[in-house]
Amino acid sequence: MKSNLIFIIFILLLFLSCSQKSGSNLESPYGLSVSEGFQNPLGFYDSMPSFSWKLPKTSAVKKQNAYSIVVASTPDLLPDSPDVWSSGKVMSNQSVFVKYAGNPLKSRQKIYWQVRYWGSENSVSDWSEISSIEMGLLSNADWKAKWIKIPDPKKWDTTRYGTRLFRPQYLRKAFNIDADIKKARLYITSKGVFKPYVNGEKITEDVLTPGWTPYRKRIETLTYDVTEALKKGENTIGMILAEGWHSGRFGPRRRWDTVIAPPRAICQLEIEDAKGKLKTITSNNSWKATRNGPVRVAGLYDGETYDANFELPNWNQPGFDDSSWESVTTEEIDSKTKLFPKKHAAIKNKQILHPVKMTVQKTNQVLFDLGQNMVGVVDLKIPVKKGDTIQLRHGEMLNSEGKLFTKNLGSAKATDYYIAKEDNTISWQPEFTFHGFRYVELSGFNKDFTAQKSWVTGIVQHSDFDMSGNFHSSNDKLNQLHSNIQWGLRGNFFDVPLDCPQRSERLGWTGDAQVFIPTSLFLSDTHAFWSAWLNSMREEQFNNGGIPVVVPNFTGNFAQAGWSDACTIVPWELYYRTGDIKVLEDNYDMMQKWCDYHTSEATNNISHMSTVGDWLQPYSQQKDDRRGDTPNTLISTAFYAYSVQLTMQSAAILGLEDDANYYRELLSSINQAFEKEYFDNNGQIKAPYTPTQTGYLLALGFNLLSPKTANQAINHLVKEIAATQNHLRTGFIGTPLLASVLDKYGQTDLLYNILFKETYPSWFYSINQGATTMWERWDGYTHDKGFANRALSFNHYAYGAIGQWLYERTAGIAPLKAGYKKIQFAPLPHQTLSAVSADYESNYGKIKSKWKFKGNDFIYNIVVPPNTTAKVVLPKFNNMPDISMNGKKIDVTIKNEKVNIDNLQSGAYEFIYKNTH
Ligand code: RAM
Repeated sequence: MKSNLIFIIFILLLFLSCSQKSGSNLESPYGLSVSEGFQNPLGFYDSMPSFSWKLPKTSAVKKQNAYSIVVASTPDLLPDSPDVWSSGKVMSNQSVFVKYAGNPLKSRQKIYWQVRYWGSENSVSDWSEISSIEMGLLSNADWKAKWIKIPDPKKWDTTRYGTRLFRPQYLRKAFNIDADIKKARLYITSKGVFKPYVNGEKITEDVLTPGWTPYRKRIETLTYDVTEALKKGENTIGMILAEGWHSGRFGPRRRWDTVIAPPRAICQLEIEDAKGKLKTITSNNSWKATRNGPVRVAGLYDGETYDANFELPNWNQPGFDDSSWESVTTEEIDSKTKLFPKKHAAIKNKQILHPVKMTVQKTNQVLFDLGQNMVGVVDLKIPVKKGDTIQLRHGEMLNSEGKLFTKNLGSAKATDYYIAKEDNTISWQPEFTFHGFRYVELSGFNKDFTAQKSWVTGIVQHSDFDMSGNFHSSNDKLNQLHSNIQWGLRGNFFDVPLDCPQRSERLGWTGDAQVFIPTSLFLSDTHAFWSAWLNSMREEQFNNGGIPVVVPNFTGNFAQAGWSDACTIVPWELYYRTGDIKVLEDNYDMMQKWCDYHTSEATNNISHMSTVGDWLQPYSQQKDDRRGDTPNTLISTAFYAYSVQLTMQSAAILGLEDDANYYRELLSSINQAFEKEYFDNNGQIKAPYTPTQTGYLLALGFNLLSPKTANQAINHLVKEIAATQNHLRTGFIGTPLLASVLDKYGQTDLLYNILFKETYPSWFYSINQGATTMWERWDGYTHDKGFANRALSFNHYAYGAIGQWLYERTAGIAPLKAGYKKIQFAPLPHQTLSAVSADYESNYGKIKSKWKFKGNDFIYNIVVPPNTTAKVVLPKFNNMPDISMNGKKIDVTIKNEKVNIDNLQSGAYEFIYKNTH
């Protein structure tokens, strides 16, 4: 009996293992995403999406030979009866951003898709898992709802700045559903920021939605699946609406503006019941509103006040008596303001930080140190007694007496209050504000309680993307620098790329963005984030082709060189680092108009466009010492050339030959004019222009000089640097070019020397002064001199642009073909470091690069993901002539003292240099 059973099990196992092998298909692709990396999006925007997938890392497949994509209206039609679209078998190794070519997807449409690939003619993979896309509302015509808001008061209360006080509005609507629910979607947005609820339930973790776009032109809408939150019978939908970016005391002018339009909201709840009947609840005049809720005030700069005495128990639930609430006023949708699905993930609570230290400052006042400068809010868990007013003040630094330093916040009060209505232990997190802080001063707590570290938790918030890169080295300060760059990104990628997150500014400065985008794309998967911001930039372009210096535009109708050039640099970098050609397609027109605008600002190819110059260059001799010494027209002309160059490259990629030729000729004229105007025959910047490090860096970094002049100019740059004892004298414009230029001309010793400097000005200098983020200036605070006079942001990512070089050259991972289809592994080992490793999650899978000196040997490991190839460029060490790859001695091409190995297929490789001496 027992042996029979064993026999049956044996046969069964044999059968199973055979059936698994049947057809011996390759392992299926994974990591399916659409357009800019969205996975199973709900409320999607792109009616002509592109498809991406990854080949399994474990399979023996090195590359894809063909693919097939099938798209259907229901999952059960897949893979055999795709009724929406099918690519057929396409002989191509493309596995990212493959364009859908069916009918444009419509509002609300849901599709399902699957993909498989061939490794060779006869080996096909299993089909992938099924992914889906559900579209949002793509046109204003889809909206039956109206904008609603609480009626304006006869006389506005005002803030202490004289600006209108917009008390947060509580909006609600009760309704009945008389059948079981099959599916329900809430489409919603606001002019202001909102929190939606269904039957008392918070239906999303999104923060400060809808985020920030040029609101007059386009407001992003959110889509939520509320099927589970609704029920047969009476239901209630509610929302809290606060001022946010739209109506708040915000930006350089509106800080004091007294006539800002109040917030409004719009929503449409579409319900399909079990019988297929549709019901739509819209925001309209049947909604009720009050401003007498517990969130009394909430502004982005100043903070939030929550008074529990005003709590409205169950206000967002069925059965609540709203008869004392006001009826809302309504407004039609304006056809000039496009309502369109959000193009990138909303901000979320991403991480928590616990205090590393708590100091009692006086009775009822304690200071919490979170150990890390961060952005977000505090989660407060504290025992309270009726009438207590807990005050939370936020700051990035402490003054010499150990008190919270807030001078650098400008007019931003960054203060939250909680007012207790009863004895209780409360748990509260502000929802309509954000702060940049490391320290929290908590006061006003009841004297009966002893302060606890657990009262305060830091909630780190930023746009919801993955951190895609890791970097680690044998040098602690270099690792701290990498961490500071990461925190600079976390703190400022707040729906749009901000310059800083703490003071009364927090704007989308274009100059900062253009220098940081390459680094940001190593650290994080911000493809959609950047692409959405570019949409805003296109909308903000002036009729004359100019681009504002901040996007969304809050500064006025002027453009500036080095800043506005973000409109060519950001698209180019985003395309090159992701491989998504749509970035160029979408932005090419903007780039062209910008080049024309540049031309209109030039005489004989020398630009007179205004610029704030090499911002915050140390030891500036200028009257306004935030402006550097590099001549303005040199900067403007250099950026003119660079923008034309990138537009030329883009034209070529887009197959626009005539355009490419036009820009090529224009570029050559600008380059010649530039060299003639600024450089003498010895490659030196000539009088009357002031020679500066940045002047040389622009000329060499943007390839503006003839080879002969360039080869001389590098020597002058090196001399300029020597004159400052190998310290940088560069600001926002020059600093990001230092590494690539010195590297290009083989000056890597000098570069490591500058990078590892401990004295002012340098990256490590700020670390030595205690930096846990990137600072606006290297000496914003110093142990010996205290705080600088101005430009005192302690969370400003621009100088973090060096991160690109840490990944590309210290560790050695760079795209050689757009989107890493071909990868260059070219690390620069240096005696200052004994080991470096980095990895990066590309669209093809993880790329790894890791080197170390071990004993007398040098060991280098890389991982080349499937469907990519690699070029490895390694240094030649004279004392290590024997090089092996995966255990086999290799015959290598040695060019310019470098070891070149080209066209490596996907896989893991280990290179060992043996020291034979
Ligand atoms: C400052 C911003 C930004 C910079 C501009 C010129 O106020 O902080 O970083 O780009 O000015």
